[in-house]
Amino acid sequence: MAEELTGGTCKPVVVQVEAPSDVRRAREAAFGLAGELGFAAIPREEIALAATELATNLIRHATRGAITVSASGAGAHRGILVESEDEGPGIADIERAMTDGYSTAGGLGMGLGTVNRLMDDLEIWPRAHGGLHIACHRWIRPSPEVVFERQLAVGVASRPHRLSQENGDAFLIKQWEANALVGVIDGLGHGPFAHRASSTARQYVETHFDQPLQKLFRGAGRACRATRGVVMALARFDFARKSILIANIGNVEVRLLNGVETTNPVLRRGIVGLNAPEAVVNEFPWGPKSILVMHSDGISSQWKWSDFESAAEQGLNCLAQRILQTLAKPEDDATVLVAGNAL
Ligand SMILES: [Mn+2]
Repeated sequence: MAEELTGGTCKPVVVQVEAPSDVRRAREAAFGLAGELGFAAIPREEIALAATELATNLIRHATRGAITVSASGAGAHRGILVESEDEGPGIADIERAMTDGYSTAGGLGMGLGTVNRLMDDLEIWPRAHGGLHIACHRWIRPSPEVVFERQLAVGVASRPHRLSQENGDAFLIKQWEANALVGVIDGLGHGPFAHRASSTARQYVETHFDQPLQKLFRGAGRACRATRGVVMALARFDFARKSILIANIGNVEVRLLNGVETTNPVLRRGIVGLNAPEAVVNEFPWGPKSILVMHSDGISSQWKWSDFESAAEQGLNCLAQRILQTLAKPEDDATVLVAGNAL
């Protein structure tokens, strides 16, 4: 079916995968279509690598299968869909199989972990007659050279446990178009393993920043399965709609201050990467005077806004520093992030 690999018409391409040489054909099909769709060099390589991993899994685990690559979406939201379908025997514990390093027959876990990281989403269904249907998208993003006016001002203060060099907490800040995403992540415990867990979650969220919050929690959970796990709070700002979406799993403290009113968004218990339930996303209004405060449990939650109102007048970095100095516990990593409107 080599003729299917040429053309340049953005048509779907199906590659039957039965022999190791078919892996290269699946890779070329994904690489070719990604180029036609306008992906830049690095994402194009990453999409090709995801197709390679899926095709390699078919050779290793399935009796017969196919990789399909097709264009997906429309208008400003366009991308590529890579699908893998096989006729069994399937995987008993799909989510566990996604853990890097976990394997039933050598390398399966590693492959799906890579696909989870490189693609924007990943869905897996068992097929009616055995086997699996795996589907993953990657979306085209505006080039990072395009500069948008920053609408969010952010202040952060963070430091490790007093006996540790490495910080088990992490934070992230992303701004694009009329949106922003901020988060605080606390790896379980402290020290290098906590650092590894929170870094893994942060990397996942940073590379998938514009995806819906529930997908970010699901993907980060998969990425963190080979780690101790994390607790995490994420907030996504939509400045055009004047709203903020917040999701929180574990015990990161989140407070939204709108004038005199303080809101503590819904929190779900659990550990991302271990036993977290689906994240609950709540929407709140974001006004010109709104301030968001998020901090890890290395900072005491016994505070009220009036304690820090004067510090806030000196800027958000000053506010974050003051909260850390006043409330941080020496026996834990401590991180505080505050966000408000840019002037
Ligand atoms: Mn902690």
